[in-house]
Amino acid sequence: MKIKKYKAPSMPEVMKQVRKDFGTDAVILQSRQIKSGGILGLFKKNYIEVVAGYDPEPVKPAKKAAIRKEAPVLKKEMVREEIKDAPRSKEMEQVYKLLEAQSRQLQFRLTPEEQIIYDGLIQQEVLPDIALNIVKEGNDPGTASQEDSSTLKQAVHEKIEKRLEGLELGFTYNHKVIQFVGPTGVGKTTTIAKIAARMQLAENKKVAFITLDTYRIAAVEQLKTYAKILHIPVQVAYNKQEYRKYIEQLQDYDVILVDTAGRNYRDDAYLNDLADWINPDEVTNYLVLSMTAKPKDFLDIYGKFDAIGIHGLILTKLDETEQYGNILNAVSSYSGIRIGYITNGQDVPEDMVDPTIKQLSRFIAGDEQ
Ligand SMILES: Nc1nc2c(ncn2[C@@H]2O[C@H](COP(=O)(O)OP(=O)(O)O)[C@@H](O)[C@H]2O)c(=O)[nH]1
Ligand SMILES: [Mg+2]
Repeated sequence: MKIKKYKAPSMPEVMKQVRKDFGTDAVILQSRQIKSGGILGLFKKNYIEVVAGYDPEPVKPAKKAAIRKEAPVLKKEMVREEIKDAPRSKEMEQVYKLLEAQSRQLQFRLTPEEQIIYDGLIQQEVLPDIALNIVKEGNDPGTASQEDSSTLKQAVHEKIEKRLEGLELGFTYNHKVIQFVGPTGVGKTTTIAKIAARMQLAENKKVAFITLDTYRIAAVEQLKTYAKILHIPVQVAYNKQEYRKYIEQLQDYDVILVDTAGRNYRDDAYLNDLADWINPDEVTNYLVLSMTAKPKDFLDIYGKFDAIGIHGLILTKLDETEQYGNILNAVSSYSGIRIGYITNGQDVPEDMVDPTIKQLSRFIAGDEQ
């Protein structure tokens, strides 16, 4: 084999030289980007260095290798896709599910019915350990027949509802000042407007706004726009002193809804600031979390914010996902969780609902009736 080193400012230029010397049978043995020239380490120029080889009598590749290259590589996911796409009758669907379940039940010693529930929970992005726990607690799901899956459905609901028993529901608060905290873009400002409208219209409350989200001009303007439409006073606090001052000034109002900056929740300084600006005895904190968050992030965020004392959760963007496992993951991982509201759209004020256990169970079980 003949070997030669080339250097040029770009790959196409190197390849041009290589082809000129060795033709199209050349083999690239090594290529790297290097810096050369320059003055005192500045203005260096990037170069591509290529070591190319050419074998005038190459060993012919074995036929087998050629065949392997042509044959499609079958991946697990592709098989699953194939099966998923193939048209199947309802009965076949049931049989298929039972068969698939049977093939895996040995792993956890689950009955086929339990396996179906387990798989459903996993599809909902319930974390595996939690799903297994839920399946194993409560009554045995019994034996599901191919024609009638109602007992299985009932068992699913029973198990989910049992797990949700520990959940507190409803937008309660113990203080005049209610802070809405959470990551950027989850819907804090939009939800505050929805809640304010509801408090004014349905509960006849006197509502005021304070925003601590002064990082972006647009964020302040967004809250001001809602404030204008709803005829609600709004104050912008740039520091702790101003925040305290505005809280004092707004004492005549029934509630002061406080919008906060959605900074990186992993930044401890941010959480320390939040904790430092107001005494925990003076404030009810609602953590706003998007249902579209990945299960692990969802739990991590809750864990981080819990340090400042979270009274309840507002779950947003229910309309943007079909996986509701985050609810079960949260209830299973932290005790005393409250869900204040669930929001399901961008429209203010209508896209917000009061959660109920039955409704949450229906969401999670993917059963809309
Ligand atoms: N689909 C959907 N979008 C929402 C929901 N709540 C808020 N949004 C949208 O999410 C985006 C960010 O909302 P915003 O209130 O500014 O989030 P913030 O950064 O947490 O204050 C906006 O486009 C909202 O209209 C919801 O429940 N569903
Ligand atoms: Mg905002």
